[in-house]
Amino acid sequence: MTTGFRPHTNHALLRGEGQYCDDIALPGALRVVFLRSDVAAGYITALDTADARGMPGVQAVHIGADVAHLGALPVNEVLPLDAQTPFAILARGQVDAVGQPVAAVLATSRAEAQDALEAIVLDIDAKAPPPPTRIAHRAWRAGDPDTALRNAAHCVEAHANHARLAPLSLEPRAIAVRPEPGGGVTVWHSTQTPHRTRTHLAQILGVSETLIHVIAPDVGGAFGMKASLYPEEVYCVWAALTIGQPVRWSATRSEDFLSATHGRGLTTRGTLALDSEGQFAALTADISAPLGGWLPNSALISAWNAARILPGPYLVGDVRIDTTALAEHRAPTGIYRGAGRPEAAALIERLVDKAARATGLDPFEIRLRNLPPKDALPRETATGQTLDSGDYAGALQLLRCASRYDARAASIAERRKAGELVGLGLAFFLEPSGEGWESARVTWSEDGRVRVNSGSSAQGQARARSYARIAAQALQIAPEDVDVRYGDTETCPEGIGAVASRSTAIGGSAVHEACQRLRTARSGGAALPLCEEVRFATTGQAWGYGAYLVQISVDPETGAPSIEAAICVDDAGTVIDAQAVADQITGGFAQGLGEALMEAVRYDDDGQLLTASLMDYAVPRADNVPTLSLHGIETPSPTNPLGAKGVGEAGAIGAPAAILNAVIDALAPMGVTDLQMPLTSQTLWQAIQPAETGKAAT
Ligand code: SMO
Repeated sequence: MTTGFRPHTNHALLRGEGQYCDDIALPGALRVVFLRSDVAAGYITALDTADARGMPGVQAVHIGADVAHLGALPVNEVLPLDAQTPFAILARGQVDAVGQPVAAVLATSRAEAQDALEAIVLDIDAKAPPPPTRIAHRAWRAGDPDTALRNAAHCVEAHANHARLAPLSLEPRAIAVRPEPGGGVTVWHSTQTPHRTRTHLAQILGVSETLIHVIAPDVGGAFGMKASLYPEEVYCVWAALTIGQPVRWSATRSEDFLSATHGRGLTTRGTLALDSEGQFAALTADISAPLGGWLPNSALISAWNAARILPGPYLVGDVRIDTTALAEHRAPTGIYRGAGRPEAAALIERLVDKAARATGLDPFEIRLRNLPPKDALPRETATGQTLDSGDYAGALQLLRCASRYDARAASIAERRKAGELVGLGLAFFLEPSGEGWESARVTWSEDGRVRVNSGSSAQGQARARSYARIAAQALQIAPEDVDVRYGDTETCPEGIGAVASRSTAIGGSAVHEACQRLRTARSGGAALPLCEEVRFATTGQAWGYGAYLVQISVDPETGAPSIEAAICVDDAGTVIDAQAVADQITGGFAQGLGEALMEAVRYDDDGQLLTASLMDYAVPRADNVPTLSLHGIETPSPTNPLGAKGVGEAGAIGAPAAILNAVIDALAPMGVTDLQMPLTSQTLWQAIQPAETGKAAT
């Protein structure tokens, strides 16, 4: 029989065969264009929309006063906030960042809206942006790190700067809104969290959730940037409800650079104390996280993750870690693939590499001396995190073997003698994969086919394929007989969404448990059709992890780095879909490589964005990404019945730390001990110039 179900392959999304938000047909929809602040700070002294209102095709022009009554976006307070933060849909009185929406024009076409926008009179009394202000802080304390630091045989220090990064989903932000005759509204939203969109829209607009139907069409990558509502999106829903006509907005790429959330931006600084045998004694660190002019729901997650995950898998009892979030007059920051995990890994792995140099121990050896044995898990870390399961030493040993480390190190020593700049970088990292619950409703119809309606969502992770496998295995049917649906708040049970590498472990377990119940009912003789709905709550976080080794050479003439080899060992727990795991690691590695070697959002001192297009912002292309040598280790997580752990962020967490260590190792013979990302050819060339030339060049 045919079902009309067309299995999605990721290739369809890449070929433009998906149905993205901007592809949704919405006859008669008004187009929105936003007038944005061109300064980072100042007071609005004039805002006159009269001429714009009279322009052809214009339906309405709105300013801050029109939407001042709307509520605020809730913030997930994983660090306690010192003060309430404003959430302006359109600026009122003052502007807080370049790119902040100040006025909105609704017209029958984008061109007409753009023409009218240019007829708006806006004067801003610009002022120099004030320095960043602290708005949140949290501390972790365990043991007596000060005494341990005083008594240590060695103390090493490191710091790491993470530039702000642009997440760059295939489709920029987009929303299409249709008011329904009954009083409600249908919202097609390019989001990774459709139920959160519904809840937060209801809160901000002051309407019942029952009146809001959210559909997430194909998204094509979100990476954390689409996990929270934006002022522009709230405006569109409010405008459609207020005017009673369909409204849509699709951001341009430059609008995303200007006003979508940036990732990273953190700076970290730490000290690791160790004894003469290379045993870690204490860890202290200060983490600073920049926030923008307003806070998306996940604004504080990266600052929290970077701190709680910082000790990594290592046995270190005495810690003092402080993390501080600072508001600045720039675009908002939010979660971005890894969300604090890459920052934790970069700092601890730099410290461990420096500890290896200080003690003369091999990078593998010093890590092995400080990892808990397999039977010591589950174990609570000094920051209160419960590492559920894993074979950390086993993963390192597999990496050492799979990379033919000893032969590789010997060949590098030979090449160095011949004057080449070449090095190896090792990094171990953790990937906690979400907490809480997800849900699934599974229907077994009379014809034998199975329908999974999942509360999880997807942005190209081959979710339908993985969930079909989970259902097929539990029900002992063929995966081809399973249809998977998600991303629709009317037809799917509630979910949290595709964040924090949680979907297979938690959402997949909901599918699994619903199927188990169906199977039990069937073996009890119940007749089809049958339906079960399950909300699965995890008992703790599943901690995926991995160990990566990267070999890099640097051209002494140009400073250009080349990745010669990248060997990855990942533990994703019980693997449901090996291809999906490999694809996630590869995609994550590409983004991690981008962070390490090329990407950086740049502002000038006045808060003007210097990288507002792909002409100014470098991202890796396919030919920049090496072929990875992928290896797996499977220790099932006890936190869920599948035994699964997340792997969606792994590559983006492990790659920057390993690449950083490899490049510093390559340049170590030149006396280089510290470098900051992005490791562009210019940065590396300057680092290897003799002191005088280097100075002249900078
Ligand atoms: S950075 Mo992810 O979408 O939790």
